[in-house]
Amino acid sequence: MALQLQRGARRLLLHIGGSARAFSGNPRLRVLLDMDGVIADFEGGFLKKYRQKFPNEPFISLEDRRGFWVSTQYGELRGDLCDKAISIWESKNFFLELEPLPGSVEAVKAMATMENTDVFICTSPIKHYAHCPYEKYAWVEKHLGPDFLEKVILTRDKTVVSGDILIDDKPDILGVEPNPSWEHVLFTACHNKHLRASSTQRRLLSWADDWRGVLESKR
Ligand code: DGP
Ligand code: MG
Repeated sequence: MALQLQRGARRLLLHIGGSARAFSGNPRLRVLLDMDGVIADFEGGFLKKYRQKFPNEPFISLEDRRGFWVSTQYGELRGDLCDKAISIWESKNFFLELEPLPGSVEAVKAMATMENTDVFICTSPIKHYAHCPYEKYAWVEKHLGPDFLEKVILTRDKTVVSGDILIDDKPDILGVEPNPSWEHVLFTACHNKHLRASSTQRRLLSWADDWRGVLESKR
């Protein structure tokens, strides 16, 4: 009963624009950053390796990408291309060799040194776990440094992770928690840039956009 009242009060606070964290007197802002499509260039890395492995097959340019699931769009192009697409990100070194998105490493490092700010990388590994989880850690160490290994959260359900803000390129982030604590700020990517602006969802267009302003608005 008490717990229900507490949750109800928190929801009300979020609804009227306040933050449960600020209300509770916790000065620290907790930022959750997605990895693929926000810090690491999954789409660019996929297209490059797909074209190398299947030079004679049709492909979808980044300009023509629609929808979050790459394999779905390739499957619509031609049925067998769905499995061919999946074979790319299930290959060894796919995740490790992704390039950082422009400005991402600099922004994440700057964010992590900001006062009263805790930054976590919150990323969903693919279920084919032979390489992906290891390579995600190795990527973080390589590009962000060994201290950032403390900040890695691997989860298939981001709704159960608490934070003030989640910057993520997936338009719909669903899971078992119907009322996640974070505000989802949509990071613009080739697959979501055509989606109609939602009146409730804020966007970060790139790392050249005003990410500092977005963070400040949550304090
Ligand atoms: P995240 O960026 O944390 O939301 O993780 C999503 C992962 O899913 C990321 O590694 C990209 C990957 N992904 C993209 N398209 C597909 C797809 O069609 N099928 C699967 N299984 N994974 C995909
Ligand atoms: Mg992503």
